[in-house]
Amino acid sequence: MNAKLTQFITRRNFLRFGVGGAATLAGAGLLGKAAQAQDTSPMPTPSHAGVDHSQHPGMLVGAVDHERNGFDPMQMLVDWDYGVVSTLPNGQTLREYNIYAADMDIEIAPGLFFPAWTFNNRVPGPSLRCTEGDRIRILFTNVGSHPHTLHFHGFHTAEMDGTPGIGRGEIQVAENFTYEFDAEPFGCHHYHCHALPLKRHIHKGLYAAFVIDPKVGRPPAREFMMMMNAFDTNFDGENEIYAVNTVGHEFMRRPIPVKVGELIRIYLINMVEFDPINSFHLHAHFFDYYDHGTTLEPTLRMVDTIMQAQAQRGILEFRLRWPGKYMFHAHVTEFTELGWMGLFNAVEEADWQAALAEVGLDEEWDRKGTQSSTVEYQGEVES
Ligand SMILES: [Cu+2]
Repeated sequence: MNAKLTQFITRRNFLRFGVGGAATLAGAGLLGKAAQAQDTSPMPTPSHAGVDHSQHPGMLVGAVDHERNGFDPMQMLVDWDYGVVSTLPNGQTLREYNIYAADMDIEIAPGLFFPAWTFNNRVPGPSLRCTEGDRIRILFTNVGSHPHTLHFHGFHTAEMDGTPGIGRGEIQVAENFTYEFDAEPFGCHHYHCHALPLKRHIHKGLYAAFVIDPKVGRPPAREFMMMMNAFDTNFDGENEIYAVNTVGHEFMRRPIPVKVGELIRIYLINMVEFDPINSFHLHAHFFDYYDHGTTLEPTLRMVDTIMQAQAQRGILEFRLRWPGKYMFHAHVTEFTELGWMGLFNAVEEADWQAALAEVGLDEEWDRKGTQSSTVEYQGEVES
């Protein structure tokens, strides 16, 4: 057996016994009666209904306590930070944001905690959204334990680049700095800490989406922000948990409700460190892809799989034709088994409320997902 294979198997065992065992222990304390009934079973069944685990024997078992984390991957799909909006004397829209770096333990798989570095106590950090040409002003405060920066992908001066040794460079603990620039080009971007060693600072959780809407808007759609990320829980330079929006297999446990036939738009970003390539595959359908989101016309048409290297991102658009559950996942089998796999639950209008309720969502989630753009579309709407 070669070294890589041995390591691979070790990582499997870590999940099976490490995470499974922890979930059983944590579950006993947190879930009370239901969990105690499970104590006698070597492979406890989560209290969530709706997922038949016999079909997915490799799945992480149990559920993450989103309330304790303070964030929910399902809400992260639709929650955008538009900043505090005002108008400058020259008529330009000003958006002001507050971002702080802070250390925080987060639960990334049932019973598995990771000592994260966060922006605003969440991983990924707040998803900033604005319109092309807006003035962006971000007060960044470092209340963490290490020097950090904010490095945006977009046009800006060297002083605003958040790179060590350039301009203000690293922002030391208990210090702050205001980054300011105009939002361009429109597209699906991100920001992250650029302190050194870079891959450690990023992988600890210091990254987030930065979406700039084109002035002419995009056609109305149900929009989701999906951050592909991963965690090296034992600091050996390899990831043990892979996910979209931090929590492994969350969207297997809670399939994402969508409506049959509606336009779905995904802002997909890859911030996985240590593995050079990630990918996204959609089952039973094809999508259009806008590389970096910097064009109004797709850069790829009719594909069902795309790959993204580290920090690459893009926009996916598709419609699901028939009711049912459709998987989406990395087409790297190792990643899927370690958490990067989810489901869309496509339903007809009549079943919409039930589909929302099944995964703990309400009309507010529906509204946020369908009214997230900062501008109204100026073109023709396809029926
Ligand atoms: Cu940092």
